[in-house]
Amino acid sequence: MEDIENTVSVDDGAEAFIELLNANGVDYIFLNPGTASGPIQEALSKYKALGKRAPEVITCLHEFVALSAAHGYFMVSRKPQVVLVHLALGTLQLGGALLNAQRGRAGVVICATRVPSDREGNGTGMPSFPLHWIHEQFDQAAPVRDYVKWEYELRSNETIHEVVQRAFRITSTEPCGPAYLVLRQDLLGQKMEEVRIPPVARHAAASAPQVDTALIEKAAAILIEAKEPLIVTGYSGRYSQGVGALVELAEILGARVVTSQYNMNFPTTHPLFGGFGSEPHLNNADVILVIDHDVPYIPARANLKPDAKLIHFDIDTVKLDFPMWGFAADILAQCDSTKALPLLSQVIRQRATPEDKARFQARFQRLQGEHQQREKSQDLATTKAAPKPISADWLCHCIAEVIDDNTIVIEETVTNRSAVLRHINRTKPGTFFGNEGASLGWGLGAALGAKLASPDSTVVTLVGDGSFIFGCPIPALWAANVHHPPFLCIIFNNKMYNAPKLGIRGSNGGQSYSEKTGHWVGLDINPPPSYALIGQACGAYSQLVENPEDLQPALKNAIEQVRQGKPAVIDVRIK
Ligand SMILES: Cc1ncc(C[n+]2csc(CCOP(=O)(O)OP(=O)(O)O)c2C)c(N)n1
Ligand SMILES: [Mg+2]
Repeated sequence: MEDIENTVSVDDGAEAFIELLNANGVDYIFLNPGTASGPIQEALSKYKALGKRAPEVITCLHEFVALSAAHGYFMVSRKPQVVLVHLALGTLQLGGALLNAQRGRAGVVICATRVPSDREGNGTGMPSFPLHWIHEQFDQAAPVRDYVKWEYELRSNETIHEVVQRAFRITSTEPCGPAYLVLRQDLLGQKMEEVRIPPVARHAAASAPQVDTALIEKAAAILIEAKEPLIVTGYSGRYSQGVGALVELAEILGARVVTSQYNMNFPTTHPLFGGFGSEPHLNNADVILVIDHDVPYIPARANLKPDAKLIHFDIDTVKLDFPMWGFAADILAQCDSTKALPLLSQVIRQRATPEDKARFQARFQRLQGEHQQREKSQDLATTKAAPKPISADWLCHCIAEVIDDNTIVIEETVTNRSAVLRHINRTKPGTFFGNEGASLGWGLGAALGAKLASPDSTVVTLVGDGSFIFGCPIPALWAANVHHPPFLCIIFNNKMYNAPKLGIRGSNGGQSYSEKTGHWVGLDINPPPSYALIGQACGAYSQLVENPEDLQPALKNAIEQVRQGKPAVIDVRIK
């Protein structure tokens, strides 16, 4: 990447766009095309013929998969990604993947074409179609505006360098998130001689803030005094150094760490790991340090000590894009936790007296003992978990046996999440991801993108049967087969939407008509489609597993197939 402005010869707006993606180091365009993206596709064909560098296209046969894959690529690489969809209608097809990208703070520049402004074809060289009247909307960005950090329409190719660069800077500046850029077909096809290429290094993401040092001093003093400190983290592990920084702080203090279910923030085998979710530990804590978290506890279920001190360090402090958000904090500081935590550790180390350090050490040992007890009781649970139908516990136990420490696990198993979290330990940064937006279907596309971003890792995505279908399996598995980012998909097939069933049960207890009559409305996916046949039809190695004893060989086989380059689907019928 250059640090002085350049110009590059191009023939049209589409080539200018490609040159700007090149300058930003973009490797892939996640594309679902239409007539209006023709100039870009034609330019890519020309670049290939001439041996010129251009991003590779991943053909996504559904826009939801395109955005989920870009999200998956970003979460693994932290490099901003590009999606290209067709007009307003392709934008609408992004659907819930937009919510997932927003809440996952995924740096993705979503580009959408727009019909030419001129319906008579004058001077644009674009033939007019009836669709140019039909597709056009008053405000193409309206459906996405709630979900993106920034949206804009390119008005003129004179400014294409500025506009594209601004999209990259915004999407990749913390807190990251999607940006939406409209590209009119006539501008993409418009003749140009050259494009200005900004010095990308000088237009890079803004640096994320170090915390106010006075607040670090104050937080350190509170944490040193604490009798039962609790660290509650949401997404501090999004950068690999965030995990090491948190381990260091927790070890100095001898503080228990609980984490959200969506990121690998802290090694789950660590003696100070206290599980997922803060609620079991809140009533004991006199100081709670929240780091990068959207929902550190559910107020109605949280039994906080009235005098508990709350310290909250976050890159996104007041959650501007959450309509409601109002967790209390004695210290609320915006910061990059990967910078703030090492400083906090350093100040605690300097300020703590030998007596304080002895207290920290004693606490560490007590928590270590509790951790060992918990591990023993979990081991007992798995040994009795092998009857038919297969239990989620047994399935997760078997998965844990076949994967290694570097495997990237993507999780969207909904009501079986607790079994996943119980049995599948993660110890290395970047080896576990969940869907922060909860619009289901993300797991397949995310796995596709994760594997593209980390070709040497084995990627395993765990999905409910409902989530598998929401994930557009044909487009996702087809792309995995044809574009070769192979991943293993394991379906937790309970033949239903279990979560809404539990919702009805939870609200009405045993008194609901649904419970008494056994007539649960709209919840069964039974008889289920043959997911293995769907996988097979897309070129994936596929197997249905119903017997517990078949599970381990099937999973081993599937991992082997994936390591050899073939996507795989294992449909496991569970209780
Ligand atoms: C796109 C989308 N539609 C609907 C829902 C509401 N919903 C939440 S959980 C759930 C069931 C998911 O089924 P499955 O993936 O099989 O997991 P299970 O509940 O069976 O564990 C549904 C439909 C949602 N979250 N996302
Ligand atoms: Mg299900």
